[in-house]
Amino acid sequence: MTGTPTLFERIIAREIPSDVVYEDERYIAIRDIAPKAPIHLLVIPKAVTTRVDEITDAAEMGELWLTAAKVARQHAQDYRLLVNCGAGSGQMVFHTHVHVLAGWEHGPDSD
Ligand code: D5M
Repeated sequence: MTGTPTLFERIIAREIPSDVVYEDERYIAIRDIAPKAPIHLLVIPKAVTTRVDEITDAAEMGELWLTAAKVARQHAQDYRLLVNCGAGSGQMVFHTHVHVLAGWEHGPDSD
């Protein structure tokens, strides 16, 4: 990897502290620093791509979503998985990640 490390690479390297809820060889999941739901996690592949549509390998894409679902189910029965793809969609950190949003008492529009 060349160039300036992304924020999430620095978190993976423990250069920046974060609340890690899951980690394996290929993924890390952390709590979002500015939660938009009672439970708000970020599932981040350690292999850097800028945005999710740069992942062209179906197995890699599948593994990302399987990992996101696995992490989500460790924290909630019902949840929302969301990916922002590009600045125009609201993406702010240009290192692919899946948001896990959960924990509402009466659904996502209730609180
Ligand atoms: O989402 C990027 C997300 O990353 C956004 O919800 C805030 C979160 N964020 C930013 N900095 C941190 C740190 N240091 N720890 C944890 N979470 C962080 P996007 O889809 O790019 O808009």
